[in-house]
Amino acid sequence: MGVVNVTPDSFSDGGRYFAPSAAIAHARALAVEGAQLIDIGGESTRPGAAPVSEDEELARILPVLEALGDLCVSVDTRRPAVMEAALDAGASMINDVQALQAPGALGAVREAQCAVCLMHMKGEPATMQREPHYDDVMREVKGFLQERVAAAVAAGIARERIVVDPGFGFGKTAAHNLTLLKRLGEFGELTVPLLVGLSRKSTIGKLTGRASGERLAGGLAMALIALQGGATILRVHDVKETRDLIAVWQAVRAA
Ligand code: 7PJ
Repeated sequence: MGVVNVTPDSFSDGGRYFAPSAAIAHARALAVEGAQLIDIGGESTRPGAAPVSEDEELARILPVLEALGDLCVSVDTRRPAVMEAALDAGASMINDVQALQAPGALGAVREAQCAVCLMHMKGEPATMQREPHYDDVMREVKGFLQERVAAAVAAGIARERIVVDPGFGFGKTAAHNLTLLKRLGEFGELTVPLLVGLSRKSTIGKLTGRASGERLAGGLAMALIALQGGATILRVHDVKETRDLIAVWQAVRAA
């Protein structure tokens, strides 16, 4: 999954793809590099990001989505109305960092035959990185995802449409993220595909001392550990390099 932020204030690419034409061109380039899914988002969820109105979020993503009709596109949103409009415009997946907890979100996704990513986040983006605390991070994240899968299935969303994501960096310290990554295999018990987003995140910065534009090697190391832990979708900014990593990993597995 290649990331395209249609925002003026993304931490990872600093708003380089805010203009629709730039976002479209970037999505196409990532597809050529081997992304099988493109994740577009019009709302930055980084700590301290400026809030975006629903109209503004739609105005950011719809022109991009409409121009990518031949690709598999996932839309990163928390808003039911944005989900509905995105699905009408041909989105293949809804990627919700709130795991369809907003009122109306389950219903917005149910009728479409789209895929959905249910992600764990502790707290709200504005404050989630203020001393997050867990008694047992693995148990809490896994229990939450289990509960959200059950809620989605109960609402009429077939299990085959669902993927889960521990939500690295969303209300988690570096230590929490490392525990979740080390024990990723335990999410296999949920028996749905596992998506992970570690690309350029601050835990890599913390471990290596690198700024966000210099975290590729650290991110590739994390991607490999994630694959070995059973991840099936890697959400990344650097598609070409990640494809090479996957090619090597698959060859060794097949040997
Ligand atoms: C994630 C995401 C992630 C899913 C972002 C960033 C922050 N969606 N959206 N998983 N991260 N499913 O790209 O660093 O980890 S935005």
